[in-house]
Amino acid sequence: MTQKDQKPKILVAREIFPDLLAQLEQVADVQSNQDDLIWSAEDLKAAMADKDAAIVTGGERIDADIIAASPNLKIVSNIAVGYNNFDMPAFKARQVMATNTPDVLTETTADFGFTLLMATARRLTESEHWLRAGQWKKFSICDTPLAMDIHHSTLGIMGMGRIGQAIARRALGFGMKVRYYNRSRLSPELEKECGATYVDRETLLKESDHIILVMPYTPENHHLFGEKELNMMKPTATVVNIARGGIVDELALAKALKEKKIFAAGIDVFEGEPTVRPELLALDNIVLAPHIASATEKTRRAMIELAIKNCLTGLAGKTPPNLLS
Ligand code: 8YV
Repeated sequence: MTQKDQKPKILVAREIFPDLLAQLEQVADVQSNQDDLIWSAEDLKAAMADKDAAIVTGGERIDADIIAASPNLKIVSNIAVGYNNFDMPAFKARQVMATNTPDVLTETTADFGFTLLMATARRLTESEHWLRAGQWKKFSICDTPLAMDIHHSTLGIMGMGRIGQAIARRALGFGMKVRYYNRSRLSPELEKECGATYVDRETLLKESDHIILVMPYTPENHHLFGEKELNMMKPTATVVNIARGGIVDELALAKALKEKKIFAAGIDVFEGEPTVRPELLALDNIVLAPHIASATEKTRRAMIELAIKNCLTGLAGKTPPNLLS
């Protein structure tokens, strides 16, 4: 058996920073995808078939079929905190480890949540398009895209995990009243630190000036935010989604925005991404971003480093720092 054969076989399903790939190649027999080719489920299955481990992103669905076709598979390491791309019962059934990358992206993602919230409420992209279209012809008080205030408004956070809490802390600096809804209530100490008050879903929907969705995507909250929820919102309110596209009924959202039932939306995640519905693209009162909440170089590097650490720790027979199952 050659030295190469003794190294674990690892698939890295997406392009990663070359220096990090080179480090991994020192200790593993790596199949990479540095051209970032779009693989079909069949391509992914074929690439994983002889691997001991795989490092993937939220774009790769790891299901029972792929796990069954990869007899040596011991661990799949996600370069993401969300892991709705993993069929967890299938991992459990075959005793394959699954890991994610929490913590390292919390602050960067919360920054972006706030960026999108502000851009949405202040009609930033719409204003820029207006300027670029040559519509800025005079110094005007009223004939300019008029927006909604952030400071001292009421923010409703749906999903109060690490990222939701980091958003709440930022909101305090803007003098916002922070309300949250979560499956479980925070401890009184944490509520105090975040300056956040627990309310039921209906109160949050009815009383918030701005709503931000930060909860994990599970089968239970598929299209959780639809026509009924949008109808409960104030006509002056905004909604921002940095969680997962499938949480929002996008057609209901497009209709509500078109009919001005709510003021505006900011969307970083889409149900069929990277495809974005034409109904959303056609609207002015929406700020659209290509799933970039964690996308700073520093954070993406930290996510990849943690994913590699999880993977190698699992392969060494130890418990990875971010073991999910
Ligand atoms: C990822 C994310 O960049 O961490 C998550 O859950 O949504 C993003 O930070 C994306 O999923 C790619 O893996």
